[in-house]
Amino acid sequence: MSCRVEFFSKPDLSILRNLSPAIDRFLNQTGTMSTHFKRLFALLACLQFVSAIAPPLAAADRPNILWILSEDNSIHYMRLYGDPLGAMPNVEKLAAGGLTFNHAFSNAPVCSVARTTLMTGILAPRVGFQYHRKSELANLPPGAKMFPAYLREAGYYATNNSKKDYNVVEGTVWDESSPQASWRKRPDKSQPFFHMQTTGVSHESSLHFSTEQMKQPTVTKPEDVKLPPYFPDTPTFRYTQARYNDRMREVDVQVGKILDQLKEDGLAEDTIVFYFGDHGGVLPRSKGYVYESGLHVPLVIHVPEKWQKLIDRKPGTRPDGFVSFIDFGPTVLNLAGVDVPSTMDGKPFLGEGVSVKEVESRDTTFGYADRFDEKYDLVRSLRKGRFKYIRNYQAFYPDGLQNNYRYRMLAYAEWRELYRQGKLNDVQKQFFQARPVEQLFDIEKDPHEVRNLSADADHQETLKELRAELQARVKGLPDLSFYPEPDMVKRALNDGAAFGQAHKKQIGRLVDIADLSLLPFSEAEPKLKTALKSKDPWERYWALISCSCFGEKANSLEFDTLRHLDESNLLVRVRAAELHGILGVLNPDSTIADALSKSESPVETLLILNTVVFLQDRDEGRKVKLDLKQIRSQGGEVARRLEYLGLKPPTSGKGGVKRGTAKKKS
Ligand SMILES: [Ca+2]
Repeated sequence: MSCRVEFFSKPDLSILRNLSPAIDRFLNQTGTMSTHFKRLFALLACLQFVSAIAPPLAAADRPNILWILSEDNSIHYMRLYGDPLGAMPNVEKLAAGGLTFNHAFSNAPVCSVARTTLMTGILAPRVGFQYHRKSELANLPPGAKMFPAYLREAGYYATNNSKKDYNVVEGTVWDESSPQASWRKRPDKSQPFFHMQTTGVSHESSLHFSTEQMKQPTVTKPEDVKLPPYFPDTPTFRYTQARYNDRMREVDVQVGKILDQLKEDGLAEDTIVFYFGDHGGVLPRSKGYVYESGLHVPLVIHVPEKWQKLIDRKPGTRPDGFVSFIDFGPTVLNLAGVDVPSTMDGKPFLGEGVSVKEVESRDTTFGYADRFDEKYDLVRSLRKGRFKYIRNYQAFYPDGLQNNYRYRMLAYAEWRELYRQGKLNDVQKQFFQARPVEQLFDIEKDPHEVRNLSADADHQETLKELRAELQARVKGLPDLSFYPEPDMVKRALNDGAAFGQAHKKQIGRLVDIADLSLLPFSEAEPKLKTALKSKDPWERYWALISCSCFGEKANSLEFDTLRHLDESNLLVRVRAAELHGILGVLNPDSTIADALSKSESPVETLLILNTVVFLQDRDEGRKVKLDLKQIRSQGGEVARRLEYLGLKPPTSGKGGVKRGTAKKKS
């Protein structure tokens, strides 16, 4: 354990006086430095010395902090946030004496990306850990650590029980991370602790039941549930939602158990407790999507009386200011009196030096979605106050694009089947159709995000404002997702943040080319033609994606894009094939098959197969002709696509879904 000058400890200044001769000697030996710099240097040396001899701080000096996370749940199944069927007495009791945050958000709608964001306080696309799951681990910026490492350095005992799912090189973070990890195991009971406990009872896999299992009655009555308007009203959907309400009851039992342990140990009055969801979920169109159902999480924070002095909030109140996962780690550090490192993107929302007024003025959250297992779809979102802006960079992909793990849920499979049978209304159909390149929702009036206002004359000012802000964010990070994943993995992951800074201008140009799809086609067309001739392959790559976003409007560019079908860069070639598939003039299959036979990288192959599955499912009944032997790279997540395409047998037939299954928990 290293010691430092701590927030709550006042160093004995007599030590500094005793060190005076040593400082003088030091100053004499550093003749070339400016006097100012020498004094600063000497002071730092002194402080270092003081910190080395300062006694370790006891729990009485600092709060214990306990995080209880439930997997995959948004606010939408909790009475605390308005669902009458979502009674959670233990969480509600915690909230009655604590704070219920009305606007808490994950930045990503899936485990590994959300959890890595949470632990690092860093926006994933800035460093390169935005893909679920990683094809390779990214490095954090030099000097950056996951936040519990800083707590340990400050004398805390830090434990995790037990899910991690990180996409970065972890480093030394925990005293213990295992299903047995507990504050109870800290060697010195006077040591303050940070403990993180995840309950998986509400995980997506809890809804992977079979038709047979649907005969098991639920405590929540299926006839009582209120389905969102985008779901078809069927017994399967009602049963699934009722079953999920039951799972949330179980979450509450788990929360109660761990709170009882705290009480048994006499620690309840010393411990600040956070309860929150590790991202949204988990019925269809939630986990994996930047809608509120994927990002808007419950957050309850209970601060015992002893530590009320750290916050300026009344128990039982509901803060309205927006807080995101990047802010959670900095908040814990601040509550523990530990400095928030400058490598983090978030900022504290509780603790010393935090102004309630400032936190209440926060009204923005940034969301990102990239690859989920084998499914690629680049989406960014910005919620500001009541409005939510979504930028679909590959708008031609439907939300419902195949992801094997998602479709293990009967409700998902049934929803698509009803779509194919033409049995859905316009709102229910949206999930399986190409999306607008940008969407604007009024969350207050339209909490389920089904009425896109981006073309509404009354909302053009808001649209322009949010569009500009999102553009500035992706350029400002800069967002590494503008390089396709195989390229990012190859070049950027050693130090993604530094790589991004070094390539900021180029990324800015790629964003601008992607954003040509926001213009009227007549205005975009000459600019697209110029971009298609660029010497930079990634500019051509994004020009082709922008063309695809225009769909048949881009017919006039058919001739201009023919030559890209023979490019040496396989990904540019496949984007050209994808465009021609969308235009429906040329059959793209031979171009794609050739690229698959040449690709030497599984992650590149995975990206190519995304296009194959999209084109195949777009035209129902169409079969892209592929020969397994001709697919050169079959590692990583590629097997999932090969299973779905019928080129490899499923790894598991459980869950009532024969096609496209995968064993791995997502
Ligand atoms: Ca999760």
